[in-house]
Amino acid sequence: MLALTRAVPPSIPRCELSHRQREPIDHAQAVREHAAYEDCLRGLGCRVERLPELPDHPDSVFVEDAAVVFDGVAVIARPGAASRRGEVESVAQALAQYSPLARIQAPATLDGGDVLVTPGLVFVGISGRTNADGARQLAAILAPHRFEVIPIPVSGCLHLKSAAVWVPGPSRPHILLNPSWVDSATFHDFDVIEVDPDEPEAANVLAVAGRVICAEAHPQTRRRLDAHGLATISVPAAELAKAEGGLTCCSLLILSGA
Ligand code: CIR
Repeated sequence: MLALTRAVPPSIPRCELSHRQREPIDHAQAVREHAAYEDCLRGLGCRVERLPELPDHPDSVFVEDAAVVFDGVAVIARPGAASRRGEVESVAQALAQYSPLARIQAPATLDGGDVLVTPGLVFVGISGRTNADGARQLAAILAPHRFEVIPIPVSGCLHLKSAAVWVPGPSRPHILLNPSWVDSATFHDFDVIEVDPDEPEAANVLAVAGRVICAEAHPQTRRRLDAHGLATISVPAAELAKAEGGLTCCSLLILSGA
């Protein structure tokens, strides 16, 4: 497994914010947390490769939003926030080494954080960042690859994956979700686990190599995952959370023989 990441830029205090009040972000602390995240990925067997730094793009550490990687095609996104569109080209260049590319075209918008990939079914959040045209273009790109795309409304949070994430389990696959932000009935084919009500942002966990990476700030949700037989691990992520970043958004994972 290859994990593409990007350094936390010093400009991160000027990040986009949609649902959180702006508060000071300690760049050095964010860098330490990001290093711990990369170490965690390495510990789980990933090769971590950093994309070129983009110091003047405050949200450039959140590489997930620039693309979505599928078996057979990497879809280059068109972020809903205009300030983030300059992040995309370097991700496209890196992904071109591993996969054919397809691109979401204007006026459609699509953020990678709105794309929840499960085997055969791809849920796309219609959010403040991703529009219906973005979901339609993604469906057209994925049709030959035998993925069905299901658009679903998201409200109260930034992206679909702020609200719901797929977690492969020892028996049935799970969806960890916050029912206030997404309709849990959408996921009737999955074993739904709800986040602890005191931890509304806890759904954004990252499943890698049979483990589930959780944020240290969400111990009660982590206990719920443990109770379902999932093997969890936690990392510090509080500083990047002030920029509305979670755990999925700091990497792009690629299954690669390279
Ligand atoms: C933004 O608003 O775009 C960034 N401040 C946070 C992006 C987080 N991305 C993600 O969860 N996929």
